[in-house]
Amino acid sequence: MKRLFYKKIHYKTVNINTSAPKPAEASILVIYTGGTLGMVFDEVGKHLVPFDFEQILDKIPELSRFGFSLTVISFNQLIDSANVSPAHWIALATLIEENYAKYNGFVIIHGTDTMAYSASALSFLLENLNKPVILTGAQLPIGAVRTDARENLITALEIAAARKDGRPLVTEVCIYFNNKLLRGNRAKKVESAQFGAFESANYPALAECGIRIDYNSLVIKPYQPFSTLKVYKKMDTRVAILKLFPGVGPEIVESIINLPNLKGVVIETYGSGNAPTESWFIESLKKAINKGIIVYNVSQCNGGTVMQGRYETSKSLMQIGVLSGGDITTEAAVTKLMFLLGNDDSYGDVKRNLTRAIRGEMTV
Ligand code: ASN
Repeated sequence: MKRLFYKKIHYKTVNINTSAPKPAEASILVIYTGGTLGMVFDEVGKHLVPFDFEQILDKIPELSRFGFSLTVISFNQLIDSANVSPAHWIALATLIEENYAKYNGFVIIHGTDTMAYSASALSFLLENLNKPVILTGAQLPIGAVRTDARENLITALEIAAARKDGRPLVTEVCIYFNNKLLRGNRAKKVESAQFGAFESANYPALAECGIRIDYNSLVIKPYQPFSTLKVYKKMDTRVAILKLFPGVGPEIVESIINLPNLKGVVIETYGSGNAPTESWFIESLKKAINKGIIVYNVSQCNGGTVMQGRYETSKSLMQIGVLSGGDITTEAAVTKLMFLLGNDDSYGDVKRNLTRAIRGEMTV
């Protein structure tokens, strides 16, 4: 298995003319990675192709009425988010680091398919974040008449610019979609046809948007005046996800845990963290744990939490040293594992950090 991989990402910068006074009320950096939001029909009107961000004002003329300044960094190679890799997460984190002091907030335009993975990964890579990083996208392309792109992008920009007494209202990596602002590492894509693509079953929305944007400040990470952003640039991809299903056999479990150099596996269990009690299954996991492979228990349910030991069917997992992921999502679990394996100094630290919240990703 490959450990870390880097890929050079090439960008270009586009300045958007808004009616912002000089100096502007707020300055926002938009990072355009691709996804459905930025698609338009080609000349023949048949195929969806990514559009050039320089034409954004033709598509959303309302942007020019904003009172803040907008700069766009566009990936040269725009991608469907199915092609997102850890190299893109590191590139995004680095772009935020390089531009952190210059902008009040950041909006990342990203495909919806893997947006929850990217938001989770960024939440881990950006420690002590004190400014908004808002990922958004759309179910229908900006070129479609009934598109949700316009509303999603405009509100994401407003949220990225929102401040009170000179301080940002949001200090986290979030997903804004269909009138809801969600903590990024709590969100999941749950819908591919309706506009409400994301849900956060185990954590309340950070803001609800109707005619006003109502921020729920009680659940937003508080602003920390004396902290300094620390950006990490490593993700260890020697991980796997093992999803249980009735009938899963030793050949599947063994083929995963015997992958050469495997460091950690997220096991997607049933309900509150339950798994078969058959001895071959428990013995396989025990063998993996004894070899130093981390086994992290996450539920297949969207809502609720893993409670190892509540049922007979999870007692042995606890006894052999499977770690409980509590109410973490699979997206946050797998990116957290990559992050901790890439950056923590010891196996003990990785294990300790997996069972506590490091960026508000789980309830403990
Ligand atoms: N396949 C698209 C993507 O994730 C889906 C979308 O953005 N709605 O890039």
